[in-house]
Amino acid sequence: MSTNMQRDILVLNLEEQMERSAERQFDKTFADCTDKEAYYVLLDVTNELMRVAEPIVGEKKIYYISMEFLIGKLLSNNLINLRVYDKVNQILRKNGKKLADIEEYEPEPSLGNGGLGRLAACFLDSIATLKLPGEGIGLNYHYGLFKQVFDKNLQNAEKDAWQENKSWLEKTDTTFDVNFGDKKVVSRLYNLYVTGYDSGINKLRLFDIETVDEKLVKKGINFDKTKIEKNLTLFLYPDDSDEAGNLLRIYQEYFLVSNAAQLILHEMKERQYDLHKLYDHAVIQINDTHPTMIIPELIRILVEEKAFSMDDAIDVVSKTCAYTNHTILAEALETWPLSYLEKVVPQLVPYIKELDKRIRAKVKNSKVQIIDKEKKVHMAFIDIHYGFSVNGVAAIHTDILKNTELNDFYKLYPEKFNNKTNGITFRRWLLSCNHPLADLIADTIGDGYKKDATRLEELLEHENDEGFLDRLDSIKQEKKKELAAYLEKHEGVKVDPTSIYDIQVKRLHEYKRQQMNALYIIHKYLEIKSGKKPVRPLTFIFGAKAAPAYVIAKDIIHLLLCLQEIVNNDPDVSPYMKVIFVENYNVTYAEHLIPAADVSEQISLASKEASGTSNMKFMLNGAVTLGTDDGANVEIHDLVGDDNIYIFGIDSDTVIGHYKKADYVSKKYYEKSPVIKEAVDFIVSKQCLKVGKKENLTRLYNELLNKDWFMTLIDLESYIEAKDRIFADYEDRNKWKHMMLVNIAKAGFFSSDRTIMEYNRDIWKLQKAD
Ligand code: 26Q
Repeated sequence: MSTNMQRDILVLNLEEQMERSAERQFDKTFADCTDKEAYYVLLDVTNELMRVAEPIVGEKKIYYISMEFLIGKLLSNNLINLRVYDKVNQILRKNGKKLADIEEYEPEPSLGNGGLGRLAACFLDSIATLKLPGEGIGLNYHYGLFKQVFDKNLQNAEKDAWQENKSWLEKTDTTFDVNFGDKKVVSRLYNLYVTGYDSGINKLRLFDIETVDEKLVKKGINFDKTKIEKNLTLFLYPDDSDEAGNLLRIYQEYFLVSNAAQLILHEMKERQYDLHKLYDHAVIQINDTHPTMIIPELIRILVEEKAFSMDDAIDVVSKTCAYTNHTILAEALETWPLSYLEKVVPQLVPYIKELDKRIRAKVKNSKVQIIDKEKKVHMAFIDIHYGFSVNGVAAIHTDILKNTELNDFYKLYPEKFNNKTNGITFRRWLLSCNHPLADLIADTIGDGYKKDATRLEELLEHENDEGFLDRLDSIKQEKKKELAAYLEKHEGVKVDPTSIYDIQVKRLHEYKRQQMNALYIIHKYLEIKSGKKPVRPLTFIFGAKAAPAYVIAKDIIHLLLCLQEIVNNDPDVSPYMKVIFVENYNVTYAEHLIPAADVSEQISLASKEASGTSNMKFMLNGAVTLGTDDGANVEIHDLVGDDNIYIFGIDSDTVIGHYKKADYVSKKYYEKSPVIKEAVDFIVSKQCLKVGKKENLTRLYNELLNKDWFMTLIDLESYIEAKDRIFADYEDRNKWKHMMLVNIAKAGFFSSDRTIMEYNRDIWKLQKAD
């Protein structure tokens, strides 16, 4: 029987399948199942549907290798993509159940940090949706990224035990030997089905080891970092502040690429492909420098096990590998001491030296050498010299790479550089998280936009349709009420759904400038205290995790939590404003927050945010951006025009100029402006010290005053001006509804389907299946 027929039969008999599964697992009827049991029933039948779905196959395949895949909960997403969402809801209703309640029992896989990991997940969705043969290759971290818990206004890190026996992961029989310099481990492959929207099935391959010892984790996220065979896949990014943490990171990276190389070569052998033509059958996209060792590893295997000459091996691998850069922050680019690599992966060292030697023979410029004078290995340089494509993730980012950061390389290989502006999957970030909005759009312009997002522009024909604009507005209102209920349940705070929801959610980093938002909140607080009340209450919402070793980032969280306590408990102020820092921000939380946002905070120091992707999710859900001309904000600005976005602050050329001349002095701005001075001084005021810790607050105060590497103070006044203006404009309801409409209508460009189409057109060159 064809897989399509099997699927159709399963769908026809879905209800029966569910009853059978309930009986088998719990010895109950489906109606008698608890919501938790109902989750396992749906998991079971959905997994079965995916097992019989058509796998996407072709002559050439994309392998997207990444240390992170921030996939989020999968139930709703899979039901939507498999086109059984409505049917399942019908059955649930009949049995007195709601999907939203059932979903609460699905644990969120904790396999990523932020933008880079979430991007990888959006890409898998679009690759499958476009029927391109492809898979993700990553690691199965038992405790993932840490779980964030607040105590005494401080962030604590705990293990996130997200894995359960019954899950989307399928254990396979595939195992590989992975050899390190001083030890050997055996890996095991787990598969997870990736559904495309109304298309076929690809896979995410996650590797693990069986000797992991969860008992190694003592208090919080502390564990013995030297016991590699017991700790290798315990956590994503263990604390990298010490040598043992850095070494563990290299063990993890090599574990990933060794497995990836073995898996890929195994598939080539199964399909009897000629390895001299590897690039005709495989393209490897290297997601930031973390999987860079795939290049020397593949070369090593081809030379040592497949009888390739060094020249041939380097040639074939270079034509197979492509690199994506996600940052221009010098401190985030990986450079590993050669001595670390000699300890962890001595087998790669001769190859890395050979790659370095060949560049030295060819190019005199010492700034492009792989191994520098201090014997540090620049991982990005391996990718650029020995890959065929280098891409940035937004237009401005790619320009900065070409003209500044990687200019020496651009001069060597102009043809390798290209831009691929990031995108997001509309299945998750609209269809799944905002049903009423998706339905309104479908009622207005039809279903076509679900497969061709640029058709959202057809909404512009309704810009004068009051009925439509009112419906848009009331959906936002409904989502704001839902979020208020969710926040009350999860954070124990009450927010006013008629207030303006101003939201900043992203990893905590100084360049993203959550501290600037904090200074605005202080400013507003003092204004209200002095009697100047806002026309409408304001709700400031934050979500962010700080790397456990990043001291100032944790201090910024501390300040915001202190402000939350001060503001929300001050009876003079709390009727007019609230501050909420949600605990343990993750994909699930984002799906509740983003549809309810009025104002999207995208306030990084210009030139520093490679792209940003929450900016796209907010816009798609009708929020208006308050931001700097940075990352993809620049492209949002171009698309919606000056009238539908609030841009402030110095531009990227000015920022780069300050860095070059090293002439930025933050104290100058503090001394010149009473408004800035008052806000900064509040950090170490008696009132703040009463709820906070002196050490943390003083450190942050000094940082802002004496260093302020990301130029918060230079932009603070223009930020305050723009933010006051956006809040005032909210009161012009017609203007605001129109801005919502334009933002939604222009969001189509940011569909990851467009991004993936471009990757395929310019880099991967795969045939679409069918
Ligand atoms: C490196 C070495 C050792 C330990 C950790 C790391 C490390 C880990 C994660 C370095 C960087 C990351 C993550 C980077 C990231 O998420 N970048 C974001 O990528 C998004 C997708 O392209 C962009 O939208 C964001 O602008 C960018 O910040």
